[in-house]
Amino acid sequence: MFDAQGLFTELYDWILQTNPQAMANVKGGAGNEELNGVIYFFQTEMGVVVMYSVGGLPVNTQSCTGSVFAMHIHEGGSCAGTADDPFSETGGHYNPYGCPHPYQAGDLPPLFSNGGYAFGAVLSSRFGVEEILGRTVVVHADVDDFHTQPAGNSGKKIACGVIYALDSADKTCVEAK
Ligand SMILES: [Cu+2]
Repeated sequence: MFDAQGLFTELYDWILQTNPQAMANVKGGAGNEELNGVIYFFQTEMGVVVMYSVGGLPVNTQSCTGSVFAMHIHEGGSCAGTADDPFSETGGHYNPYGCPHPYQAGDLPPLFSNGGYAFGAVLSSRFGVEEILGRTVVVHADVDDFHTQPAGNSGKKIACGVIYALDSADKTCVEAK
């Protein structure tokens, strides 16, 4: 039988005792200047643990809407864009195997906001830390519907961060490949 407690303990210990190999500093675009977050990537034997803390997400005072935000790893390596198409340089989802959404390597669970804050951790064996260096994490304005192609009808790109390798010695950011 699968040792659920064992996997939990193994990943939990890994996160506590090792440094992440990469991170992204996510920053909001126009109209979301308060939005910022840190995303950490831990390479483990079972896959990559993606751990994040994000704040300043848009708060919708209407109940039942506006508190879930799609998040993906996009293939592009720059958060540049235009007023009409923010963060356009991020391109589409990281999808080296040509899979449909939500089976693309860069697909992640959405952020669940709590009054503008979200925190979480997820394991993904769809990519290794090495191959996502220099790519981008993008947060979208809307929830991911997990079936519309190619991006889950997730709406505008509202925040972005480039994924950098972390120097394990001093935890400073070093330019990715
Ligand atoms: Cu996306």
